[in-house]
Amino acid sequence: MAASEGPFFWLGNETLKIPAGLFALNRTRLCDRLRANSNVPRKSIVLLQGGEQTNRYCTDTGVIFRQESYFHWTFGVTEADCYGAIDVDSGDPILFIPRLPESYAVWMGKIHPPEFFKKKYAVAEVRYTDEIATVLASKNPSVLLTLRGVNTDSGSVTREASFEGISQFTVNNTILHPEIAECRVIKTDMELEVLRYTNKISSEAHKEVMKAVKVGKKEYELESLFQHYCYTRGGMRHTSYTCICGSGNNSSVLHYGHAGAPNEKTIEDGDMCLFDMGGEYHCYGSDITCSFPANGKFTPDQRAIYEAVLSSSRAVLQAVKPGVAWPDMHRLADRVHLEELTKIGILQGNVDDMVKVHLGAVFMPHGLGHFLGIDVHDVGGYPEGVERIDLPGLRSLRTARVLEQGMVLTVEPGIYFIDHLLDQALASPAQARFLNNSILPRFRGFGGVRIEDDIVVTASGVELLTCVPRTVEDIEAFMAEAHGSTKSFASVSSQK
Ligand SMILES: [Mn+2]
Repeated sequence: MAASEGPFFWLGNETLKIPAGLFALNRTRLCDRLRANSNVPRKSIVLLQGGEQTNRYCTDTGVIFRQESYFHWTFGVTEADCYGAIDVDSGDPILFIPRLPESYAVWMGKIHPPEFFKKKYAVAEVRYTDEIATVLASKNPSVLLTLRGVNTDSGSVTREASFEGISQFTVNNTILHPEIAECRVIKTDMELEVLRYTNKISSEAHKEVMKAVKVGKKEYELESLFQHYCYTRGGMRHTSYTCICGSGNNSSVLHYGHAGAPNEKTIEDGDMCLFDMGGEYHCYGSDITCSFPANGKFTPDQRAIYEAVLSSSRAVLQAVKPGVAWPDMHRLADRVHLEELTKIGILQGNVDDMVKVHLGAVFMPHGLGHFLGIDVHDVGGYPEGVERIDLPGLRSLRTARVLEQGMVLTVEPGIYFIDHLLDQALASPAQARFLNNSILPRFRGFGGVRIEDDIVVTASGVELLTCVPRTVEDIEAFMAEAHGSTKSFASVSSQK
């Protein structure tokens, strides 16, 4: 059956139709890999446990469910409390759904029979979760392959499938994780279609935000607008991560927007805004950052820092292709930053010497970018044999891999003026000698600039997924047009 003929996930209107065939292909790719692995015996069965519906602390208030990422990649199932199995030899899937109590029909709606889910997900066999032991026993598997492994970004361990009666089976929990993570690293054409969509909607949402920004607004008003646009136009109930809407000095707080600093500042005239937000559709994410002046006009200093970051971003986009090592792209961005900061006058001296003392990490303490997919920091960054580079800046990279066609990454260079890091550098004789103390103090409190685009590594280079105004001229023109005036928005609002 062609992917386009089967059922699909769709939220109507202009939202994207995602064929169930996307997940069938993922399963096929996984089984192909497993059959090629000499440690996987014949008659193996993969068993995954889906995400569980949870409540807010001790209350009976349900938390909006979001499927567990590995389970989603494999089955594309939106319901909670399911399991899924795949016969590795044949590739045949079995979906296990919870047997719901009669009260469900009163409070939650119609209880659908297995037949319903067979059609919804194009899976030939659907059984109840209380039947897992008997159904699997009837298949007489040599081994159950369950998922246990460390997420190299969070350090957390996956939740391994378990069910009553599992002790009667031979279980291997180490083979599956590296194999399925590796499948997730390379995106299929159908997955790329989804990521193009999430990027298109999220890019449009960022543009809506740029149109709406005004001195005097709260940061959270723009967070709200982004979410509203993504959901109402794109069917995106979730964002891929907590929105970061920093203005002024908050734009140098890398993970601003958290509970202790929930995008609550009033945007002021002269602020730079750094808005890092991405919508998620059917669990596929996006991760985009736009930096621009709140009043629509760059000051000379804002333009200088912005263009320094833009040149590192474009240098990386030019250089990316299969065979390139990602840490080298980080080093490239660092070098461009150091050259540009020297032109601006914030730094002085020889750039090669600055590189030797890791001066780039003072201004860009995070990694250049990361894999993107069902998780915003997608899996597979450090498989066995790829070591984290324990040096400033580079140690924050979420992957140190050599790039391959079909990988999807963010390219997100930034320059930030973080007092803590500047003070540390000034206290280090090796670094302090490059800092120009007649100019640097002017940039204290500047905040930061990040330019973050999502890309696909193609056969010969990159496909840019993100589409927002990027040059100083384009941003100023876009914001001026949106606000119906070429004057700065501060003067527009003060005229009222
Ligand atoms: Mn990112």
